[in-house]
Amino acid sequence: MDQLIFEKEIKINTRDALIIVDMQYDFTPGGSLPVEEGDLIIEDINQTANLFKKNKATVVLTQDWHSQNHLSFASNHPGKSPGDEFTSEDGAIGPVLWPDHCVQNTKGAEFHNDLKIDLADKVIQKGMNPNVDSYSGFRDNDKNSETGLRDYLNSKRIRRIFVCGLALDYCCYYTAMDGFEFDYRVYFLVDLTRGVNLPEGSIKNALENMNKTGIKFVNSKSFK
Ligand code: VGL
Ligand code: ZN
Repeated sequence: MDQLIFEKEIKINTRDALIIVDMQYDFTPGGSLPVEEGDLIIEDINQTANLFKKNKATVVLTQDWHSQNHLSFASNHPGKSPGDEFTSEDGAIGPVLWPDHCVQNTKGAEFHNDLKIDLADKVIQKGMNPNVDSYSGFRDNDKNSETGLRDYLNSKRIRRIFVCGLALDYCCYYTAMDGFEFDYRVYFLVDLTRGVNLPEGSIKNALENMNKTGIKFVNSKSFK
């Protein structure tokens, strides 16, 4: 992999937004789709959100919000198990099937209790269409419908987005890539994210693709 280049000394301004992706119980240890060490990033995410608010920047939370019949769940495909490879014809589901997770109005779909949700200006829910997954905070995987995140960011004249949360190789990655396609300057907060690495190699692929695309990497300690 080409070496990741980290930006140093970033000064937060009013046209910046911190996008905190899917910091929900089901993605943290003890949840149904746990990301290893997913809980260890919460404190530093809170501190970073605090810094953004102090600098009059924007903080957005995304929330994975599925119905029980969502087709990304292995349980809705007879004979399939979580982790099995599966891609629907239109690419709307896949490349693997997941355990049931983030079912609307269940404990697992709630934001982790340690996350300071009061610092958020906006919550964007995604994944409500049972036939199409939505890894990106901006739009569904089939690219046919948006979540409202772009409209919201544009209404606040946001130019740079800083992506953190869970999971590095799925929702954070897709959010960052869509953000780039939608003409934001995208920064990936590497120390404030963790990945599932399913299938094997997906963390490396995600980092490599972002690097090639022009997404910048940043450490939360680099904010001035
Ligand atoms: C996610 C898999 C399925 C994520 C959401 O938040 O990264 N991953 N749904
Ligand atoms: Zn999901």
